Amino acid sequence: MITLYHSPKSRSARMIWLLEELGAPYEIKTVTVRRADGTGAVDPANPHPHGKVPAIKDSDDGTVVFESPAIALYLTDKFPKNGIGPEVGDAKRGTYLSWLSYYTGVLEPAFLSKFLNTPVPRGTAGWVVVEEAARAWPTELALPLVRGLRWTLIGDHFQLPAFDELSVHRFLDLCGQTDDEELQLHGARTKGTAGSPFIA
Ligand SMILES: N[C@@H](CCC(=O)N[C@@H](CS)C(=O)NCC(=O)O)C(=O)O
Repeated sequence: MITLYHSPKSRSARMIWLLEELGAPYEIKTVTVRRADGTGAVDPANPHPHGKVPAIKDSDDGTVVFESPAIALYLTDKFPKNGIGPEVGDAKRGTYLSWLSYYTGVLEPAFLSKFLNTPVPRGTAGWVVVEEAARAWPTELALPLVRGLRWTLIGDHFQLPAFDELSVHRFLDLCGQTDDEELQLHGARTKGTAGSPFIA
Protein backbone atom coordinates (compact mmCIF):
# COMPACT_ATOMS: atom_id res chain seq x y z
CA MET A 1 0.00 0.00 0.00
CA ILE A 2 1.32 3.43 -0.95
CA THR A 3 0.56 6.38 1.32
CA LEU A 4 0.54 9.64 -0.59
CA TYR A 5 1.22 12.75 1.51
CA HIS A 6 -0.94 15.26 -0.27
CA SER A 7 -2.12 18.83 0.05
CA PRO A 8 -4.95 20.14 -2.15
CA LYS A 9 -4.05 22.49 -5.02
CA SER A 10 -0.40 21.48 -5.04
CA ARG A 11 2.09 19.38 -6.98
CA SER A 12 0.91 16.27 -5.13
CA ALA A 13 -2.37 16.23 -7.09
CA ARG A 14 -0.56 14.80 -10.11
CA MET A 15 0.47 11.77 -8.06
CA ILE A 16 -3.20 10.92 -7.45
CA TRP A 17 -3.63 10.88 -11.21
CA LEU A 18 -0.55 8.66 -11.60
CA LEU A 19 -1.57 6.22 -8.84
CA GLU A 20 -5.01 5.91 -10.46
CA GLU A 21 -3.56 5.30 -13.92
CA LEU A 22 -1.19 2.66 -12.55
CA GLY A 23 -3.95 0.90 -10.65
CA ALA A 24 -1.76 1.04 -7.53
CA PRO A 25 -3.21 0.39 -4.06
CA TYR A 26 -2.98 3.71 -2.24
CA GLU A 27 -4.34 5.91 0.49
CA ILE A 28 -4.13 9.67 0.79
CA LYS A 29 -2.90 11.40 3.91
CA THR A 30 -3.76 15.07 3.69
CA VAL A 31 -1.11 17.28 5.29
CA THR A 32 -0.63 21.01 5.62
CA VAL A 33 2.20 22.83 3.81
CA ARG A 34 3.58 26.34 3.87
CA ARG A 35 1.75 28.36 1.21
CA ALA A 36 3.02 31.24 -0.92
CA ASP A 37 0.61 33.66 0.80
CA GLY A 38 2.18 32.97 4.23
CA THR A 39 -0.56 30.64 5.44
CA GLY A 40 -0.10 26.98 6.32
CA ALA A 41 2.70 25.20 8.14
CA VAL A 42 4.97 22.18 7.89
CA ASP A 43 3.03 19.12 9.03
CA PRO A 44 5.02 16.89 11.41
CA ALA A 45 3.21 13.85 9.94
CA ASN A 46 4.83 14.51 6.54
CA PRO A 47 8.12 12.55 6.06
CA HIS A 48 9.42 14.98 3.39
CA PRO A 49 12.64 16.57 4.77
CA HIS A 50 11.32 20.07 4.01
CA GLY A 51 7.68 19.37 4.75
CA LYS A 52 6.81 19.65 1.04
CA VAL A 53 4.43 17.56 -1.04
CA PRO A 54 4.34 15.16 -2.74
CA ALA A 55 5.99 12.43 -0.67
CA ILE A 56 5.07 8.76 -0.50
CA LYS A 57 5.63 5.90 1.92
CA ASP A 58 5.53 2.26 0.76
CA SER A 59 4.11 0.01 3.50
CA ASP A 60 5.91 -3.02 1.99
CA ASP A 61 9.19 -1.97 3.62
CA GLY A 62 8.62 1.56 4.93
CA THR A 63 10.48 3.21 2.04
CA VAL A 64 9.91 6.97 1.83
CA VAL A 65 10.33 8.69 -1.54
CA PHE A 66 10.16 12.43 -2.21
CA GLU A 67 10.72 14.71 -5.25
CA SER A 68 8.24 14.27 -8.10
CA PRO A 69 10.58 12.58 -10.63
CA ALA A 70 11.78 10.08 -8.00
CA ILE A 71 8.19 9.32 -6.98
CA ALA A 72 7.07 8.94 -10.60
CA LEU A 73 9.97 6.59 -11.32
CA TYR A 74 9.44 4.55 -8.15
CA LEU A 75 5.74 4.12 -8.90
CA THR A 76 6.04 3.35 -12.62
CA ASP A 77 8.76 0.77 -11.83
CA LYS A 78 6.76 -0.85 -9.05
CA PHE A 79 3.43 -0.80 -10.89
CA PRO A 80 4.29 -1.23 -14.59
CA LYS A 81 0.63 -1.42 -15.66
CA ASN A 82 -0.20 0.48 -18.88
CA GLY A 83 3.51 0.86 -19.73
CA ILE A 84 3.44 4.46 -18.53
CA GLY A 85 7.11 4.32 -17.54
CA PRO A 86 9.39 2.42 -19.93
CA GLU A 87 11.13 -0.33 -17.93
CA VAL A 88 14.87 -1.15 -17.67
CA GLY A 89 15.87 -2.70 -21.00
CA ASP A 90 13.30 -0.71 -22.97
CA ALA A 91 14.94 1.50 -25.59
CA LYS A 92 12.77 4.41 -24.37
CA ARG A 93 14.08 4.16 -20.78
CA GLY A 94 16.88 6.70 -21.25
CA THR A 95 14.55 9.26 -22.80
CA TYR A 96 12.05 8.71 -19.99
CA LEU A 97 14.68 9.24 -17.27
CA SER A 98 16.13 12.27 -19.01
CA TRP A 99 12.87 14.17 -19.41
CA LEU A 100 11.72 13.18 -15.93
CA SER A 101 14.87 14.73 -14.44
CA TYR A 102 14.71 17.64 -16.87
CA TYR A 103 11.29 18.61 -15.56
CA THR A 104 12.38 19.59 -12.03
CA GLY A 105 16.07 20.20 -12.81
CA VAL A 106 15.67 22.49 -15.79
CA LEU A 107 12.11 23.25 -16.84
CA GLU A 108 10.62 24.36 -13.51
CA PRO A 109 13.62 26.58 -12.59
CA ALA A 110 13.55 28.05 -16.12
CA PHE A 111 9.87 29.01 -15.82
CA LEU A 112 10.32 30.27 -12.26
CA SER A 113 13.29 32.43 -13.27
CA LYS A 114 11.09 33.98 -15.95
CA PHE A 115 8.17 34.58 -13.59
CA LEU A 116 10.47 36.08 -10.94
CA ASN A 117 12.37 38.07 -13.55
CA THR A 118 15.66 36.60 -12.30
CA PRO A 119 18.67 36.42 -14.66
CA VAL A 120 19.96 32.90 -15.44
CA PRO A 121 23.77 33.05 -15.50
CA ARG A 122 25.03 30.77 -18.28
CA GLY A 123 27.75 28.41 -17.09
CA THR A 124 26.66 28.73 -13.45
CA ALA A 125 22.99 27.85 -13.21
CA GLY A 126 22.09 24.21 -13.86
CA TRP A 127 19.14 25.33 -15.96
CA VAL A 128 18.71 27.59 -18.97
CA VAL A 129 16.55 30.57 -19.91
CA VAL A 130 12.98 29.55 -20.62
CA GLU A 131 13.24 30.49 -24.29
CA GLU A 132 15.90 27.79 -24.66
CA ALA A 133 14.09 25.20 -22.53
CA ALA A 134 10.69 25.55 -24.14
CA ARG A 135 10.09 24.42 -27.68
CA ALA A 136 7.28 26.92 -27.61
CA TRP A 137 7.05 30.18 -25.68
CA PRO A 138 4.33 30.12 -22.93
CA THR A 139 2.14 32.51 -24.89
CA GLU A 140 2.34 30.21 -27.92
CA LEU A 141 1.47 27.26 -25.70
CA ALA A 142 -1.35 29.09 -23.93
CA LEU A 143 -3.67 29.22 -26.92
CA PRO A 144 -3.50 25.53 -27.85
CA LEU A 145 -3.81 24.72 -24.14
CA VAL A 146 -6.91 26.80 -23.62
CA ARG A 147 -8.57 25.99 -26.94
CA GLY A 148 -7.60 22.33 -27.22
CA LEU A 149 -9.75 19.55 -25.86
CA ARG A 150 -6.73 17.27 -25.32
CA TRP A 151 -3.03 18.03 -24.98
CA THR A 152 0.08 16.05 -25.81
CA LEU A 153 3.20 18.09 -25.23
CA ILE A 154 6.10 15.75 -26.07
CA GLY A 155 6.14 12.72 -28.33
CA ASP A 156 3.33 10.26 -28.71
CA HIS A 157 3.82 8.03 -25.64
CA PHE A 158 1.11 8.14 -22.96
CA GLN A 159 2.56 10.71 -20.62
CA LEU A 160 2.68 12.30 -17.22
CA PRO A 161 1.59 14.68 -15.97
CA ALA A 162 -1.89 15.19 -17.39
CA PHE A 163 -3.15 18.71 -17.89
CA ASP A 164 -6.64 19.11 -16.54
CA GLU A 165 -8.91 22.13 -16.34
CA LEU A 166 -7.60 23.15 -12.91
CA SER A 167 -3.96 22.99 -14.05
CA VAL A 168 -4.73 25.20 -17.03
CA HIS A 169 -6.52 27.75 -14.83
CA ARG A 170 -3.56 27.77 -12.43
CA PHE A 171 -1.16 28.26 -15.34
CA LEU A 172 -3.24 31.17 -16.63
CA ASP A 173 -3.47 32.63 -13.10
CA LEU A 174 0.33 32.62 -12.91
CA CYS A 175 0.48 34.35 -16.29
CA GLY A 176 -1.79 37.06 -14.89
CA GLN A 177 0.54 37.68 -11.96
CA THR A 178 3.65 38.50 -14.02
CA ASP A 179 4.91 41.94 -15.10
CA ASP A 180 4.74 40.87 -18.72
CA GLU A 181 1.77 42.57 -20.42
CA GLU A 182 1.40 39.85 -23.03
CA LEU A 183 1.27 37.14 -20.37
CA GLN A 184 -1.20 39.21 -18.33
CA LEU A 185 -3.66 39.02 -21.24
CA HIS A 186 -3.80 35.26 -20.77
CA GLY A 187 -4.28 35.72 -17.04
CA ALA A 188 -7.42 37.73 -17.84
CA ARG A 189 -8.93 34.64 -19.42
CA THR A 190 -9.42 33.00 -16.02
CA LYS A 191 -11.26 36.09 -14.75
CA GLY A 192 -13.86 35.88 -17.52
CA THR A 193 -12.81 39.28 -18.92
CA ALA A 194 -11.25 37.84 -22.06
CA GLY A 195 -13.47 34.86 -22.75
CA SER A 196 -13.52 31.45 -21.13
CA PRO A 197 -10.39 29.38 -21.70
CA PHE A 198 -12.60 26.34 -22.28
CA ILE A 199 -15.02 25.57 -25.03
CA ALA A 200 -17.98 23.31 -24.50
N1 LIG B 1 10.75 19.65 -6.29
C1 LIG B 1 9.57 19.26 -5.54
C2 LIG B 1 8.76 20.48 -5.23
C3 LIG B 1 7.73 20.19 -4.16
C4 LIG B 1 7.07 21.49 -3.71
O1 LIG B 1 7.71 22.56 -3.67
N2 LIG B 1 5.78 21.39 -3.35
C5 LIG B 1 5.10 22.53 -2.83
C6 LIG B 1 3.60 22.40 -3.11
S1 LIG B 1 3.25 22.59 -4.85
C7 LIG B 1 5.24 22.57 -1.33
O2 LIG B 1 5.11 21.55 -0.69
N3 LIG B 1 5.50 23.76 -0.75
C8 LIG B 1 5.58 23.93 0.65
C9 LIG B 1 6.91 24.50 1.10
O3 LIG B 1 7.67 24.99 0.24
O4 LIG B 1 7.21 24.45 2.28
C10 LIG B 1 8.74 18.25 -6.35
O5 LIG B 1 8.61 18.45 -7.57
O6 LIG B 1 8.25 17.27 -5.79
